[in-house]
Amino acid sequence: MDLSLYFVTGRELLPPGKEYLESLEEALQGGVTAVQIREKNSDTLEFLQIARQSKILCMKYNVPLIINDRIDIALAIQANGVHLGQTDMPVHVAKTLLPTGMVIGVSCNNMDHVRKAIEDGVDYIGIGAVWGTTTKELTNPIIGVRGVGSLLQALDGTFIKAVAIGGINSSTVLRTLHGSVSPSGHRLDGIAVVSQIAASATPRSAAQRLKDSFEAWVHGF
Ligand code: TZP
Ligand code: MG
Repeated sequence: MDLSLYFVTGRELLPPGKEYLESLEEALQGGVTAVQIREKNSDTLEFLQIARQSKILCMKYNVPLIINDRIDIALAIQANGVHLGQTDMPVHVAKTLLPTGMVIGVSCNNMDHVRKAIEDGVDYIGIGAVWGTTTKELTNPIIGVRGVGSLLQALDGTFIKAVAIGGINSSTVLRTLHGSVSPSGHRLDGIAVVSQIAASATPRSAAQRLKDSFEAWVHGF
């Protein structure tokens, strides 16, 4: 799964006059490679409807769709995966509920989280918050790019992918990518972004700019 530009939705951040599905489609056109539906304030029915509609769009652009927190909704819409926080359903339980092939990602803020994720055999981890953010009330410390690097190093020898999240925007993206390379040379597989895309009046160009930065970094510029 290509996690290089991982868009995590934030419907509450939409600028005035922008519809959610319009914004999501523009983000997909801008080159988002994976989408996570994150609905913190919706009831089950609303979450399900949003997830269904989002899936249709993601399929149109051949982009995988991940559901935050809700295994039941992921199953109901046959999503490509789930993203679990440290206080959500434990991975070993999730694995008994999900069909094989469904991706499991976990949020990690420290080395204990990463060790557990490796033990549990997750597919990817989201490391953060790397920078400060106003999108989520942080209960864990901000870890900075060097912090991300040391967690990345713990993934050496595994096939677990990693993205960084938290405060990544057009001015922090390159510092995030360059600064987080571990002493052993382990690199991020991608960046996860909420507000830079979700709050934009022009999500297509917001996504495109982030994608260009990622590509430039991958190709060594
Ligand atoms: N987890 C850690 S930081 C964060 C989440 C969901 C929010 C990131 O949002 P933004 O707007 O990209 O800083
Ligand atoms: Mg959660």
